[in-house]
Amino acid sequence: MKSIQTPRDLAINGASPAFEEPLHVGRPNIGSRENFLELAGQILDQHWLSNNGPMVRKFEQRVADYHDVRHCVAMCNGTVALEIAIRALGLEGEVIIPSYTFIATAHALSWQAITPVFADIDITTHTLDPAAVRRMITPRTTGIIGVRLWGRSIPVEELQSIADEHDIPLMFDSAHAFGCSYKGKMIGNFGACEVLSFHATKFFNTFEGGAVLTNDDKLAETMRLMRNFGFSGLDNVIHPGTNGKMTEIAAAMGLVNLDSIDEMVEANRLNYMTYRDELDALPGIRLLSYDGSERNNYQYIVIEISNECTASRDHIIKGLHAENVLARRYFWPGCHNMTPYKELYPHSGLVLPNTQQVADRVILLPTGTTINKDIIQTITSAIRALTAGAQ
Ligand code: T4K
Repeated sequence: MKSIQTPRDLAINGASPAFEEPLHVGRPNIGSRENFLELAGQILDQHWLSNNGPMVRKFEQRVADYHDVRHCVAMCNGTVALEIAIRALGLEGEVIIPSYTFIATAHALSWQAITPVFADIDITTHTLDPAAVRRMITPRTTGIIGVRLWGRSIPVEELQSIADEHDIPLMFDSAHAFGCSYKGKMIGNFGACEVLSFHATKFFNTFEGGAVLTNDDKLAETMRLMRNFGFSGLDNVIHPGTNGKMTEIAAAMGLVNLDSIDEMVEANRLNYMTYRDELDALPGIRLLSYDGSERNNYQYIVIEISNECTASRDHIIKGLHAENVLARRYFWPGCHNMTPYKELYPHSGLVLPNTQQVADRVILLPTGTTINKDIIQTITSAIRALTAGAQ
């Protein structure tokens, strides 16, 4: 790794890149290879590869126990888990979500001919602003989906009372929040249900995968049937279902990764602390903090570049990419500016000022078990040099 002291040392100014191989924001964390191969062998021996097999059932129990919740319904990915939860709750018409989220939150609705209605976020937490949600309610609103962006807190009580006032369900897209708590209680225990993603780039992965956590027995049962085409018994279909089943090999990966979950969180926490120390004194750069009184997974290193910074957000991104640091602008430009939704609401930006501002300011930096202190010090020295130099 080269040493970056001044703007002259930057790849964007002609020097060689700091890293030979690209550094990703979310390289998969992988637990014991030996244990995984052992479980893979068991799956082959048992000749049971999918459809509620023994690995999936064990995995569901462990994830439910981990979150202290009654049910974990495992699925093939987080998007299908969202779709099934939305369908099982009977949502239709319009559903309120933030625009500042991964596009899957909106797609899971529009894929089922439900209109996503975008409400603005709180500028500091990056999650739904209850006052904005209130403003977007119409007679066609049938539900609210809060997104626990970056695994951070969301105003659960205020959102729940809006939902209760209008007699509509509240659910959460908790794709980022595996292993996090809110006011001391594990996520999965709030609203009607909460949806997880176990995609390869999430700090806890099952290759691809997702799940819905809920304490509602009936809802859990409906979702279990829906993920298997709606079959109840061999020849009897009682719901419009889909194929949302998790495979045994995905569940095996999940079981192995669960064994290493504490080390994965600790690696993320140490990375977060190093970033915090290194970026502390840089004007115009704010590292989003984690609330130390809650359980966190520390999986996202999110910085916001304000106008006080001498370099623009996109200049920093360009400079980091030149160093082979593939920092990301998640979730720019906001769902409302993506083609399918832009056409639906050409003027929605007018009611989403905080979304626009945050989406224009955020950068995500690499973390996870493949990132260490030396790497972070090189990344942050590049950011320091980039902000000391050009626009
Ligand atoms: N709700 C929210 C709030 C979400 O953030 C997501 C997913 C969902 C719902 C839906 O859950 P899933 O249906 O995905 O389970 C990603 C992921 O595709 C997506 O899962 C995730 N959120 C979103 C935040 O990010 P990209 O474009 O960053 O991922 P991808 O696959 O291009 O990978 C990023 C980089 O990581 C690559 O450039 C290379 C590296 N990588 C990737 C993979 C897949 C690896 O090193 N190894 C790998 O195996 O979208």
